[in-house]
Amino acid sequence: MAIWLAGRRSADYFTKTLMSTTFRSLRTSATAVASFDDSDECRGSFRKPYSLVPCGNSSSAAVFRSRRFESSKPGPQLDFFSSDDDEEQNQGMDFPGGRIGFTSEMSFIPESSEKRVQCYRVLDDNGYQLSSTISQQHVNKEVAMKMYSGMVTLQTLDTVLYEAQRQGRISFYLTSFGEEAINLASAAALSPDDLIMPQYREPGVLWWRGFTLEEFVNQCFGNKNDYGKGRQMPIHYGSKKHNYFTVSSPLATQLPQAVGAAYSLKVDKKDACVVAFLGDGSSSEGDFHASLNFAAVMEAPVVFICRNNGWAISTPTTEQFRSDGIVVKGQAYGIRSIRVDGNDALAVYNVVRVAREMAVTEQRPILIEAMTYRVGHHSTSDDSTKYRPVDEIEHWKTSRNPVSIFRRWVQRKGWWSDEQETEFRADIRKQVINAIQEAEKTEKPSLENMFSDVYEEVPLNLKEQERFIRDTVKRHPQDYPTDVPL
Ligand SMILES: Cc1ncc(C[n+]2csc(CCOP(=O)(O)OP(=O)(O)O)c2C)c(N)n1
Ligand SMILES: [Mg+2]
Repeated sequence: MAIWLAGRRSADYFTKTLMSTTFRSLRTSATAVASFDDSDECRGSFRKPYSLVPCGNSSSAAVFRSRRFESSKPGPQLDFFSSDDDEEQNQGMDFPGGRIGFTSEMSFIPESSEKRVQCYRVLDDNGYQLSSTISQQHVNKEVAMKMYSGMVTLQTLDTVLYEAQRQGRISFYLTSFGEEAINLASAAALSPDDLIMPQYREPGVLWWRGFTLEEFVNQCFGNKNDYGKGRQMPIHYGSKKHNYFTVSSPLATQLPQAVGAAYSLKVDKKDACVVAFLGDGSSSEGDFHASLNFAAVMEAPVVFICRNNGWAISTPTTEQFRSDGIVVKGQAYGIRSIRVDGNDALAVYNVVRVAREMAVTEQRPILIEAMTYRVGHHSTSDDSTKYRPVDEIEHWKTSRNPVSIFRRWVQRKGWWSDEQETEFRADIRKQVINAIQEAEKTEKPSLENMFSDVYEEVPLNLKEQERFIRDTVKRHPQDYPTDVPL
């Protein structure tokens, strides 16, 4: 369904963006909306979620009318929800949340719709822009080139640090291969004031905001320049300066936190939203569902970006859910949602830009499902060829490679050349290697950091553990690293 997405500001970049796609709750049901008393008095407020006091008139039928949140107004009504029978419709029941029509037809809502939700895209796999999107506005040269150089930087950082882990120089690593477009295009579409709640496969967003190669590498080496003071595994980046919350390993914990933070932005009337990244695997966690519901009810300005890369380590999405992916779950919770080609940087940029604008100006959550593929192993602790065909990996690595697709587009625009590509890749590789050499020479945080920063005053049991470890290191120095100051 083609929808004009009305922008909020007349001069807005996206006012005339036509997206042939599904921000699913933009469709409305005339019947359901007509029965809703929309007077100011009755309109929902985030402080008073429900009122059983009749609004408008005081007839007994109105007793169950309630305040209704914008986000929970009946949105898209699939055909099977409504009946053409006016008489039956008129015999509705007033119920908190809106009037419900009766029907004599007994029909169960099907478990799935006939057609899968379509995926918004702008570029084809050869980097040609689809003619139907030509009238849409896209990134300018400056933004496009920063996006592209970010994708190459991320690929290079991943390649070199992955090798460093294989050489035993760091303990662990996790690449973002195949998901570079989601990383850089979403970052480009946001405002620096928007708070990022990452999962772990989004370091490109942090790079976009100015985190340096040295900062990435110091974290992976856990040296004394690592902001986490060496207490976290590699890739657990975070930066207060860049509004990027620290990665935390337990899946989906960032999601309820994102809703809470978004609600606080709302209370403070900030011109910003929270952007929470998650994988398809995290959508199988209870926290995901609680967060979507909570965000919808509280009308929190949060954009959930789900990277559906087909796998949660070795568990394919087909073993995780029976629904049409993640996008359809938004509507169940009353959240506007869209599916986008996660390997098409222009499409991701457009969608995130509009989603962010809606989240902030309309104070509502948005769900984005970005279709992609995890080209690398889950992490250095995994060998994905044990559970998926090599052909499948190869297909996504070559034919659907997000970096190559975007490169073809920027080159066709005349903004990039093969010579620049070779030079840039060599330069970034050199910079990452230099950063590694420096990080390796830098000493580790001292032992006392294992016990500090949690309690204002270190409790007795921790003091005792510290004494114990110091004593053990003294007795068995050969078993402990020499670069950790005691
Ligand atoms: C609560 C919890 N359960 C299990 C794990 C182990 N685990 C780490 S990553 C992962 C897969 C996550 O998949 P997905 O969310 O799709 O992200 P992807 O790795 O594909 O980017 C699992 C099961 C964990 N870290 N936390
Ligand atoms: Mg996944």
